Amino acid sequence: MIIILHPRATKPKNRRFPLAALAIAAVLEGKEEYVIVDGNVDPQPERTLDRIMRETGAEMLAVSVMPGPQMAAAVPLCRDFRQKYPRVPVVWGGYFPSLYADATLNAPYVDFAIRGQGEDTFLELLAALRGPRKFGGIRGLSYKDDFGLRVNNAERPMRSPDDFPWPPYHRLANPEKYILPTFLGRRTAVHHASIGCPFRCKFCGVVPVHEGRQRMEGPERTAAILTHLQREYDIDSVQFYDNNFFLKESHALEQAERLTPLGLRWWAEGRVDAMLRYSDQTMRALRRSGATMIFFGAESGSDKVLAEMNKRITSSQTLELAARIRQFGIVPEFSFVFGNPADPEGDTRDTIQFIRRIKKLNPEAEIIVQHYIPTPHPDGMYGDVEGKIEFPRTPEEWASERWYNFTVRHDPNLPWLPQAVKEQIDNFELVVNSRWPTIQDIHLPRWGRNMLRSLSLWRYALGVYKFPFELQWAQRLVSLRKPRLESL
Ligand code: B12
Repeated sequence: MIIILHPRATKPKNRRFPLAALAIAAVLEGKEEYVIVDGNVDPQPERTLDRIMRETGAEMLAVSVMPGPQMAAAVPLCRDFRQKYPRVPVVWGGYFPSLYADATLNAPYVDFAIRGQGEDTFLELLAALRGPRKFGGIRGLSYKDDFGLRVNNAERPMRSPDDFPWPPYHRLANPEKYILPTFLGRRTAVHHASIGCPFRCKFCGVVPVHEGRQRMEGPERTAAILTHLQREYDIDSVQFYDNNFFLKESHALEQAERLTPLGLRWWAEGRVDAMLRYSDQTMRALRRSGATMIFFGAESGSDKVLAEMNKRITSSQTLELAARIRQFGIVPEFSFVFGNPADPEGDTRDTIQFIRRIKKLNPEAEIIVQHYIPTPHPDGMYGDVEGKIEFPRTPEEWASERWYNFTVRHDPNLPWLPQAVKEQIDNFELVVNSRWPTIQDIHLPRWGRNMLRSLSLWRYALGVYKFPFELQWAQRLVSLRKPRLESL
């Protein structure tokens, strides 16, 4: 018996299919005995682990770990498990061990870290554990050798999602729990139609994990999986979690044509430059197929900063797209990485001005404000911050308040970001998001929306972002009045 554990990563209202756990389950399905334990659904996963151990025993605990809340939840679960069942190997896979393999292995309760695409590495590790216990040749694996020293094996070549079986949704304890209302529909599911990303943006945590590689599943398979989800679980909408859903126009067009008969509304991530190249006909086909909102990393309003980031787009392309996409009835969601380490103040000022230009061109455009937090990068971290930041050396340290707040970007506490600039960024975010409350918040009542809009009107018009106490108060009031979702 293999236990696949997906520690709690989010609030119940944001719960989605645990795609990473399902990807590993897919290659075990029909061949191995396994069970999925998901902390996003199971309120007491430690008890469930004990019950499984009592009833069946298990030869391995395989844990999926993303940085942030999921990592913080994984630590006590695995520590406790190791104490009770010291002979059962514990394996971590996912973005956390892929980015921080050494820190992962510094935990006495983790034996193996699987980096990058995990399916084949996991199967090879399983075979090695059952047989000769030789781990040196398993690509994508990090482990401790007989002397307790950390070994990071070579990278594994990436395979297409088409090479692996479909996610076995029916093996989740209660698949129904993952299909929840969103702004897209009453019953929204998630899907990941590719792996990796071919770009090498210097602020992005995907690059060190997938090294600028990407593979996409064929449109036929995507449509077949979504048809299955519609038939079995009655979904009416889907969020694509791909880093890059749109690359080749021919692929996007075929995808759109295959999705159209399903009548789903959908959200996905794309690139500004790629979508600008698409013809009007393709854009219309995307809209017809249900494209409702598309997320774009606009990142900055300065071409110098964009070049430093290696983003490979220009600010004028973003403006052009913001205006053009409007005519097709698709809402763009632009995300910005604030706080260029060389000039955080100037960068913040310029990016705020740029966002105001976008809003003029397309008031419906949604704005995501992110604080730049670096991740280790093979090409060097954006902002030349090498030596200015030292990452934690253990999962416990990553789970501490200081580093947790860093990871979730609430309070990154960066040596190059003065507190006053951080506050300016947060204040601007509050004003712009009150002036145009996101359509994604379906629990925001109409009166709350109207109140936020009218309270922020003068501030946005005059560009006064300082001390927005009344907006903080209004946001708190509105969220107190939202329906309680913890019990969903
Ligand atoms: C879905 C998602 C979430 C969901 C999680 C939902 C859930 N079901 O649990 C939510 C919304 C909660 C989330 C939150 C965050 N996320 Co997130 N998220 C993603 C996203 C979009 C998809 C992940 C996914 O499901 N992939 C599909 C699966 C199949 O792929 P995979 O996870 O890579 O799994 C493969 C391998 O990693 C490996 N593997 C994974 N687990 C395991 C386990 C074992 C045992 C093995 C052997 C192998 C293995 O094998 C799998 C198959 O090949 C990724 C971006 C992306 N497109 O990957 C970001 C991403 C993982 N998130 C990231 C981050 C940072 C966060 C946050 C911590 C911060 C933030 N603001 O975004 C927040 C936390 C917010 C908070 N609560 O405060 C980063 C991580 C890298 C980094 N920069 O540090 C990513 C890469 C986004 C990015 N570009 O920066 N996230």
